[in-house]
Amino acid sequence: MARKIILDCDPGHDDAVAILLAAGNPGIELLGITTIGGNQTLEKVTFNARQVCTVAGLADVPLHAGTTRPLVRPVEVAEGIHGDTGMEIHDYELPQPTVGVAEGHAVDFIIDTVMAHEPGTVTLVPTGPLTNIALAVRKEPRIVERVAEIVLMGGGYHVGNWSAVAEFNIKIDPEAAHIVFNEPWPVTMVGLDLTHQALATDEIEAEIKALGTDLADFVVALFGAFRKNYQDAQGFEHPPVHDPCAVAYLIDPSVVSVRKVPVDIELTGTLTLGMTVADFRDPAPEDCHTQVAVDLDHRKFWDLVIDAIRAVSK
Ligand SMILES: [Ca+2]
Repeated sequence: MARKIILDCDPGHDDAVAILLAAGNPGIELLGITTIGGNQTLEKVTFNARQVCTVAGLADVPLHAGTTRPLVRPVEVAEGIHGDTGMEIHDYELPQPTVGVAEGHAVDFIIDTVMAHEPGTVTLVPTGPLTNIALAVRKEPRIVERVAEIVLMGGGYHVGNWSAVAEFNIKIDPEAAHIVFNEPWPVTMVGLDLTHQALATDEIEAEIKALGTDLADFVVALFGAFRKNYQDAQGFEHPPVHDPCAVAYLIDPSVVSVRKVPVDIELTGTLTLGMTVADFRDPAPEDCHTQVAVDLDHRKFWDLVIDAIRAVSK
């Protein structure tokens, strides 16, 4: 049976690929897409989500806009990685979006959707800052028991990208992350340790290009801009395509190995604010409800993405 998910995202080059993977794989039933200010402002990432939904033919999947800013801290965007638009591309012209934004706030959509489904059937997949999810659980605490699990892209247990030890999604709204990691629902952290293995190499790009579809050209253009920005800003040779890793784990858990360890969010460290502190001491406590992604099967992962692009292209 397909996994029912809500994708809470901030497109974002890699969010766009996460949307395509969710749209193109029969193992996922996309109940809705919600947006969150992160990689760029809410206005820009919501426009980008509309564009991706348009090229992916997702006219029937509700798209709800969410929160404009972190709970406590000022707005901070990742312009160096995602550009002024939040989904900077060159040499490819996206059509004006025909998919609109649905009525109602993302937070209410998340609550209403979880409460309307049988307990244990809806999975939340946040691939941006955790503000929407934190607000949802504060507004309707009963979602904690009803959500099947949370599989999020964010954090990292030994490396950061927005500071030495903190990852962007967590660092820009650490209070929201603290709320989400401290509720007793199952949380899988697909962090940088894992997603830095999801590199869009030249070989992978060539395989996507060989699909020969307009959508494939779009993805290749996405990776081209993403690569350039990652080379300039962070010294990567190939861009790590973070967000679809969370979706891939739900489609096929054998793509991503995990380890059960307690994780908490640093809120007061002068050097470590927003760090996802993972406790690898054995044994993990009985009531441990968090796990971290460790190893990616690169070939299986990209096969899933390429198959989805092929399926959505039809
Ligand atoms: Ca993202």
